[in-house]
Amino acid sequence: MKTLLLTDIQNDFCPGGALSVKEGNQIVPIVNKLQSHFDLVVAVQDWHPANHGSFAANHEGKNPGDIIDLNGLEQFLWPAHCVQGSKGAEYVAELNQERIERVFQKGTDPTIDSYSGFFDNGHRRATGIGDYLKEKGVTELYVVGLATDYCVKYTALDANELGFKTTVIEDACRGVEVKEGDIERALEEMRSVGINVIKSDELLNA
Ligand code: VGL
Ligand code: ZN
Repeated sequence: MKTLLLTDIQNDFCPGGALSVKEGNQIVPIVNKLQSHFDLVVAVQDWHPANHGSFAANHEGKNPGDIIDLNGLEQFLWPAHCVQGSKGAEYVAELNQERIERVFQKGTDPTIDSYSGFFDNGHRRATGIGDYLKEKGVTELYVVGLATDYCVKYTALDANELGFKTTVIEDACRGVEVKEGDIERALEEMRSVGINVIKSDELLNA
């Protein structure tokens, strides 16, 4: 069974948002077109409490881009984003949500960040999406969304490790690119463990 996983297609990751990803909104028409090519569509949502430890503002004297130790893990600090219940945390209005069977939220524990849709950054707690997909009989997982070099990457790496045949649709993703080249390095890291990286054409024109 072929499944499309929509990662964090939220206002805060689009131009004008709190953690804006360049051209983030441009993936939406592609993602909308892709959905009809899949048996199942599921989604992940970055969903932080206002006191989340990944927000620079919650650490005195710290700024976005600083790195701290958060509960034993190295944490890159972000501007406050995807706060539960805020407009920024909502899915982009243009995203077709009719086919989304279930939404899995992550980043809800203030003491640890969560880039992957499957586990927090310490692999301490699962969101439940892995078991859900296995129960549904999902074998092939296609990952799209924001951001290529964070959530998409860690979600794809975990999916691959859990045994799903994992594909990332490159043009249906955009990256933060904190450092120039981060997107390309993320794609390379994914390819190096056997994740397929394709363009949407390969599915839309098939
Ligand atoms: C993400 C940074 C912080 C992502 C989430 O979804 O890629 N990046 N929180
Ligand atoms: Zn976040």
